[in-house]
Amino acid sequence: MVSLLTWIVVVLAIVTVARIVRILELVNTLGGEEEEYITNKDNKMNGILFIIFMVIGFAFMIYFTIDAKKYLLPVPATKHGLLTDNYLNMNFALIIVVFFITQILLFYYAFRYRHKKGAKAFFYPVNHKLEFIWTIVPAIVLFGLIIYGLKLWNDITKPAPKGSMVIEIYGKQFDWSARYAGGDNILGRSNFKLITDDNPLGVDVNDPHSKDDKVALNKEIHFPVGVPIILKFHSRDVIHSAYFPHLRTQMNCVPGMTTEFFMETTITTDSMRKITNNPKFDYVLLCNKICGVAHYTMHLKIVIDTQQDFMKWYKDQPYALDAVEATAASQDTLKKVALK
Ligand SMILES: [Cu+2]
Repeated sequence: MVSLLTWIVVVLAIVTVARIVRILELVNTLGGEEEEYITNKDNKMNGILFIIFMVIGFAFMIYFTIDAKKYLLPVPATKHGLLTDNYLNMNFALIIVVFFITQILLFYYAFRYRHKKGAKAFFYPVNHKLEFIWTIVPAIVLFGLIIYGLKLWNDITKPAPKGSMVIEIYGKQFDWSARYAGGDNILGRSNFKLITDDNPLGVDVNDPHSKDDKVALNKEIHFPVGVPIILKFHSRDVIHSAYFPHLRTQMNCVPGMTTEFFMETTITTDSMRKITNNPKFDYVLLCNKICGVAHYTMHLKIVIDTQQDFMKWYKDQPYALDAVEATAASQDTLKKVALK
């Protein structure tokens, strides 16, 4: 409400000033002075104002750009993250250079070629050579950027090296779980029809590969540092998007299919705390797809450990089938009790 009132006052003030200026002009005309709206002096003033506007604009732009740095993510904690960040920075550098050149030319020309009495515009309808240059140069630059970007994307998404650690990231409304493929490094089959309270990931009990799978159900997920990891993404209900901002990794979790992404982490949580000078720093996994009313609650702490610390943590995690078998056993007991 206050801001609306402020705007109304500003608009009214502008209208008032415009009316006063008009009245002064009419008074001058009535007083016999020749009505001359725009003099050479006015044009020069406008030209100078253009330059001042440019300088102030640049100053604000530089100030806010530097000021906004505090909102940016820290250095990427994955190998591919470094590549994508470098590519992004390259694009920014190019855009900033072009921005300064074009804006300086724009404002300088507005100043330099302001109207002067008696000056005649130079008729210059076409210059093929010039048009050719300003078409071909950006085309080559963009072509180079796109080719390099495609090559980068191919490198990042190429098949993971053999023996990469397999981890399933499982999203549902509204939390995340992880399943580790265990000693055989193969995830047991899973099916949504097998989902129960005790088997929230629908792991197939009869698949021998399930036996050694371990789970982190709706609690922090750990990754070992410096180990190639294949993340396999699943969703139980709607499309979620698993987003690890600090790892520069994001992948949709789509019901009924497996999406995957290969990455290798490079910085442990402890090291990142030192780098960011923030003892409370934690990596996070967020949902980056509006997936329902509690979408905003889909965030989970991620810990990147040294390989020893990771093994220590991993040992304490439950097997995926522990809960399922415990329930099955208790149901057996119940049946036996009921039969007696
Ligand atoms: Cu979600």
